[in-house]
Amino acid sequence: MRLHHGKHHQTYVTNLNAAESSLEAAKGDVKKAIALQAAIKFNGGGHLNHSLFWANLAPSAEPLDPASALGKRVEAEYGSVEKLIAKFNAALAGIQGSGWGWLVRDAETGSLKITTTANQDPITKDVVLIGIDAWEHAYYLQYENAKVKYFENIWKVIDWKTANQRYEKA
Ligand code: MN3
Repeated sequence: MRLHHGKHHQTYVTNLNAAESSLEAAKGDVKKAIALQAAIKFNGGGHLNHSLFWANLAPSAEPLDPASALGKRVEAEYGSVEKLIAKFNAALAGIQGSGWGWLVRDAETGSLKITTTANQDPITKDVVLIGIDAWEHAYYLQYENAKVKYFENIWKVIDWKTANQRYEKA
């Protein structure tokens, strides 16, 4: 996690800052500005996604309180937190290549939704409650090819208190 935070996340921040400087320098040059969009999306997404991920994690993570607003919603929509996690992990396992798994509150309907994004594409409209990094760099040092084990174990440090706070704020 230290390597992930200090090296991987840092690289997205460094490259986003460089792209933003270039964009500022390209002021008025539409062609140059367009050429920078991919770097801004990738590195900006990487920064946003990891920032959500770190705040999701805690060494003494709190389980979902069934009496909380999110606890009630999870029970109504999924039956139990275990069933939600099973669906979330199936979605994570289905990602081909690099990407992220998300539990979001749908901006239009208010319902919970499990979704995935490829690469560092961020969630821009719905409210993220939980994000899980499914890139190889997130698990390979510890789990090697056993990514399903990583998906199972990550829930031991997913802090539902943060998720509930995000849900209430939304
Ligand atoms: Mn990562």
